[in-house]
Amino acid sequence: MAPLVCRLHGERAGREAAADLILYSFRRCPYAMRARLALDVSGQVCELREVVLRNKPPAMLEASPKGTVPVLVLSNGEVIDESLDIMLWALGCNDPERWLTPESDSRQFARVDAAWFASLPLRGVQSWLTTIVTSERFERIMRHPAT
Ligand SMILES: N[C@@H](CCC(=O)N[C@@H](CS)C(=O)NCC(=O)O)C(=O)O
Repeated sequence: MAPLVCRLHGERAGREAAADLILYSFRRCPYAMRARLALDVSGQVCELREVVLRNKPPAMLEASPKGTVPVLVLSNGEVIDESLDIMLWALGCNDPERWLTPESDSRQFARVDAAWFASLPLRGVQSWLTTIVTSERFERIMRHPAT
C-alpha cells in the first residue's frame, strides 16, 4: 500500500505524490508534535509516517538506530533525529511567523503555572499561544493519521 502522505502545510491530508521529506512520527509524542508544528509553519510538505513505538519500521531504525521519534529524512538522505534540530532546520528554511525570534521565553511556563502565566503583563505572548493551540494548524498536526 502507498504510504500515507500528509500535507502538513496546506488544505489537504491524504494519499498524494511522494514528498521530498519523510517524517517518522507518533501523533501524541510531544517531541514529534513540536517537530510537526515547526515543519508546518515553515511550509514543508512531508510524507508523514505514523509509527507504532513498540513495532518501529526497519527503515526508520536504519535511518536512526536510536529509535526515537521524530525522525526527519531529507531528500539528500540526511537524517535529523532530534526534535529541536528538526525545528531549527525547518525554521532555518523558512520562519514566516518569527518563531526563532519570539518576544519572550515566558511562554514555556504557560502549562506549568497557568495562573502565573495569565497574570503576566504579556498580552502579546498570551494571545500568540492561545492562537497556536486553538488554531487550525494545531488541529491539523494533531489529527489522527487515519482520518
Ligand atoms: N530528545 C528526543 C526525544 C524523543 C523521544 O523521547 N521520543 C519518544 C516518544 S515521545 C520515543 O520515541 N521513545 C522511544 C520509545 O518509546 O520506544 C527528541 O527531542 O526528539
